[in-house]
Amino acid sequence: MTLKIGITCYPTVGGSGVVATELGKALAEKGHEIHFITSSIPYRLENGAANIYFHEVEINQYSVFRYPPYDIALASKMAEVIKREGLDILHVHYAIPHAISAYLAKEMVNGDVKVVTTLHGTDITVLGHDPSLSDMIRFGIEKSDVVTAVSNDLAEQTATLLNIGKKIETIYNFIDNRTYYPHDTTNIKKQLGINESTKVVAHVSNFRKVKRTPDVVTAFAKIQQEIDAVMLFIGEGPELTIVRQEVERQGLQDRVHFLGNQKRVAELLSISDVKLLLSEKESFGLVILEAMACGVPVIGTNIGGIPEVIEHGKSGFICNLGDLEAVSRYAIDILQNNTLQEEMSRAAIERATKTFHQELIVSQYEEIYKKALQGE
Ligand code: GMT
Repeated sequence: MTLKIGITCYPTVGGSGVVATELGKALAEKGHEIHFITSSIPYRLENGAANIYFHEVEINQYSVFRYPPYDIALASKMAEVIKREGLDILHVHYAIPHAISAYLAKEMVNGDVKVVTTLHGTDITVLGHDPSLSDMIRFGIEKSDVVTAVSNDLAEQTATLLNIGKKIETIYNFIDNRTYYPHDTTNIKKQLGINESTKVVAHVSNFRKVKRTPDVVTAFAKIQQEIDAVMLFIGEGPELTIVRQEVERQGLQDRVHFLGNQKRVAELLSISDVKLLLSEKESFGLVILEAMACGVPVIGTNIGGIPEVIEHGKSGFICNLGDLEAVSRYAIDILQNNTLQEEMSRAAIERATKTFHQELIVSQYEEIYKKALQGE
């Protein structure tokens, strides 16, 4: 059965928007009719298929409004699209404000749509601690027909933190294996001025405080004392200035490349030998999966959903938060031992393409939609 599905997400570079957009594209490929209802066209939605539509939420800047009411404009646009297009499902990614706007929209169409909410992380692990928002997040979750989270850890944290009795289903994230696979790296190292024999350590993130990016610099400083290695920082965000300062303070300028936001992440990952994600909060870590699919073992912290993605000792290593001695030791092990690097690389690809395969995950979402429509 093909469905008409509305999708709302943050259209920016973050993981939740990426997952929502890739899900919409994959569902459209399976014949469903997809309606994105967002503030601007989602990053990654270029070249949309014929059965993908985009409805922009516009807000008027009346002078009486101190704060333009985006949440209400979104609810109103959702209700308009549900009615006009006959949507079966409204799938919102990120609880605040999307689940609340979806609830309002559902009320406006007399309940004639099912709401699925997917929790992605900071909507719970950061905002859930804010007393001015926690009751509203709980309300949005309880009023959704079905709720999913991107890891078991996030599902459990949500239930405990917000005292929620409703079942929260885990559906892991996925990546498109047609984009993320080991690319032919001839010339990429050369273009960046990196010697063929030099090892490459990578970090990809939005440089928010939760990513603990200064820890990555400290770990790399230790690694390059023993190994001929360079560091690639991919992405942009608030902590980037601090990271640059730390790199200079440690005299690592010649060993570190700041590449900013990149479209060719898969190519850059393909020249990398190990990747570091040392976050203090991380519900899943989509960038881990992207690296694994490109054959890059990842060293991550024992935080949130990270240990659900990396199998310690197989597709990478898990370290305690802030234990940079362990991070650098594991990285040096991987970089010094070609056999270990190759074994882990193979295991990473296998895990990324089996456990987190797009087709598997997308069909799990289809089951969720069925469940919501059957009112289970
Ligand atoms: O990590 C971020 O800062 C972005 C954030 C988002 O809301 O887009 O990512 C969250 O959702 C991703 C997709 O499900 C997850 O892979 C990230 O782990 C999660 N981030 C956090 O939990 C900090």
